[in-house]
Amino acid sequence: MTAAHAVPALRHDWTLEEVNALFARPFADLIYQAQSAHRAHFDARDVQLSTLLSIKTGACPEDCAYCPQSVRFDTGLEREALLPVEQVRGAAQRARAAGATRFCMGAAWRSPKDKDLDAVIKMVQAVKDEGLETCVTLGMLKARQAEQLKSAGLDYYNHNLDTSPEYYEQIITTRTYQDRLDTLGHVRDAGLKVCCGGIIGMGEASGDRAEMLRQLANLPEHPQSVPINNLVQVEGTPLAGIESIDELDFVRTIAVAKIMMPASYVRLAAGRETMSEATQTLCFLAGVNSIFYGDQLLTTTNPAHLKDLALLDKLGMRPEATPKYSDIGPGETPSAERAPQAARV
Ligand code: SAM
Ligand code: DTB
Ligand code: SF4
Repeated sequence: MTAAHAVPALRHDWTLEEVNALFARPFADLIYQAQSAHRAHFDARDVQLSTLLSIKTGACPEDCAYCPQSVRFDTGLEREALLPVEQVRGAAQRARAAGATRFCMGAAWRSPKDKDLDAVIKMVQAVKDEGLETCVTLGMLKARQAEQLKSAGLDYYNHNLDTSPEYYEQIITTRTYQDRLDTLGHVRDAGLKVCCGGIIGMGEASGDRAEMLRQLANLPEHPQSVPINNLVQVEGTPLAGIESIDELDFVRTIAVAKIMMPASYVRLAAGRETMSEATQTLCFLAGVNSIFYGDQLLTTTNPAHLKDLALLDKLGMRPEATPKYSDIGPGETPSAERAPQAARV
């Protein structure tokens, strides 16, 4: 490879001015830069498919203003106890049969109790047995808990920064930004892969989006997965009725994330159901290479999975067959060619 084609080193020293300058670039230049950065690290046809399952729903003591699962807001959500492991295994089998390669389990906890963690570990092992990468999101973790999850074979831990440190206090008062950074440190130190991103469309300023991305990219390692959620507005939460973000500003955020963290999966996460196929396509051009795949997110709905497969097909894209960063051998890798089932994922 000549010097002219050398892949630039990953950076962890972004200034806010530099990030704001990226946001201010002409749209076509920004997309071109993001797609070029993406192609230096990934096959641009591939899209990683992650299926979500809520393993413990509702009655969460935290006050995250976006979240339908907080006990403090009346969203009409029925609370559910921790699911039995065999129910989780069944959902993982359906996800795999439909072509997902990663299975993400979410619990509405501030932090897991030790007996909860034992139950989650059994779920992780069951999902791994089905040949899927595993991800869990359980709230704040202690160092020892992160190590236990790593020993159990967990691949990814999801814990989002959600927004900039400055805007954070408008959104959550029951735990601090530093609490989040501490959990991310424990997860990283345990050798787990990190899934960490945020939410756009919560009334934040463009500078808050830039600062959130700066925080993510300046972590000691780039999170291997960066989910960018477009706020799903749920009646009863404090953020219901807020003005939605301009879709092109959302695409810009994706492009800047990819330029700053080019070797990471950037996931177009929650909020696709109200997004046109044209905007989703712009997100792919801006370097998105992961989506939540399955008819359900945690407590809200997602586009039908067959509709997603049809969109990928229309764009000449395809479900990623071999996950990057994975320790699943090629022989065990779920096949993208497996016929997707019509059943609900
Ligand atoms: N309770 C754990 C925690 O908060 O760390 C794990 C589950 S929580 C639902 C995981 C993430 O989902 C949140 O950090 C937030 O980024 C995202 N999320 C929750 N509600 C959302 C909504 N209405 N729209 C978009 N993203 C949302
Ligand atoms: C993430 O960044 N988004 C997911 C996942 N990580 C756990 C959650 C989205 C939740 C959307 C609202 C709901 O369905 O409850
Ligand atoms: Fe609880 Fe997580 Fe929802 Fe916050 S985002 S209220 S911690 S489930």
